Amino acid sequence: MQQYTFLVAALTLIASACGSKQNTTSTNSADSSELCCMPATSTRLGSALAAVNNDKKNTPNYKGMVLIPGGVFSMGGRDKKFARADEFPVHKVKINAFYMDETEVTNAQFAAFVNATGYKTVAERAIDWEEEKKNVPPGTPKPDDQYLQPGSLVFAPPNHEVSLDNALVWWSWVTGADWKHPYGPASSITGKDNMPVVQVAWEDAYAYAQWAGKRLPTEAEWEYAARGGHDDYVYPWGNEGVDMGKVKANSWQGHFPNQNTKRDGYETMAPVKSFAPNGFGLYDMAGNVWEWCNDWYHHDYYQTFANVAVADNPQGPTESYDPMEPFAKKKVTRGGSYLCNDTYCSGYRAAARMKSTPESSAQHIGFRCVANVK
Ligand SMILES: [Ca+2]
Repeated sequence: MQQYTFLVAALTLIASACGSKQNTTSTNSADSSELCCMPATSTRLGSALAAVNNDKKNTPNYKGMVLIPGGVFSMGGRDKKFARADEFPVHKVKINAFYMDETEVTNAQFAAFVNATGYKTVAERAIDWEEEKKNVPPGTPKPDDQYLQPGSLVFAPPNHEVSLDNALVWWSWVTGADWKHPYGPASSITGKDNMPVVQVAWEDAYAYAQWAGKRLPTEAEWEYAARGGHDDYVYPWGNEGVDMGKVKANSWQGHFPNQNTKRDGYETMAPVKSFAPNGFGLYDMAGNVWEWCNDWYHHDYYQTFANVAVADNPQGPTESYDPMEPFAKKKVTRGGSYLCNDTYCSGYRAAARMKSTPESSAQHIGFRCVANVK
């Protein structure tokens, strides 16, 4: 199958606008604010994994990984101000020990994977509309051919204040944008080896993990790791707001999306390890780029554990459901990005959940891997 990329989906986004002819009655600000994080797309898993020969899977290299001790924690929203409905009920979760990459996967690391396998990311593949139209609401019109070329989403904010209910205002579909050209074909990652790789879809992250002998974290592992051993924390660093005093994570200072004061020093991605690590020694678990998790997203998943004393290493729901976009099956993303601030998505809270379809890529989504303890 070919990829399903954003612009096709933009048609349905326009229709739904998270405001919602397509699907729901949900129009509150919390829901529309999700658009800062990832515009909507439709659903489908590609077959890019064929590029990775699992028979030749590498043994994981634990260098650059941190051993996260097992334990029990309370998963879900802490604060009353920013937590969303999908972060409740808070429930006890047991996590076995595992290794986690201390940083987000960098351009240099991803390049090693591509050089070894010849892997071509979703954003580098053209779109086959005959395939893609099976995955969008019936009647969705075929986009112009220019939008079926390889490409991805680039953040292109307006220079004036805008309503925050339509992400298309600040996201642009750019032909030729991919992990090697994160801002479009004229950009490059030369000299940016230590930046987190972006413009990678979930299936790209999954393929990388397979190749590395690792895997993507479960959502529960991710949140447990982000808390750094401090169950009561709202954020990986504690309870003080991200923008109080020294900025705690690469995030957005100023008025979103038209004014970025860059008080933290970074307009977009920051090199990994630019901010202090959390209690487990993990860097950028808050901010910088969103990180793909292995789990499907279901807005009601935590209800599954309402009457469970301790959930044992939950692996996520078997089916995805996002009431904002019932047509789209989505994977969880965590941690927030350089586009997050408190007035918008506060994605850097340890409990904050986000989601996107597996074939979606954007300029603010990356990932890190985990590995089992042998
Ligand atoms: Ca920043």
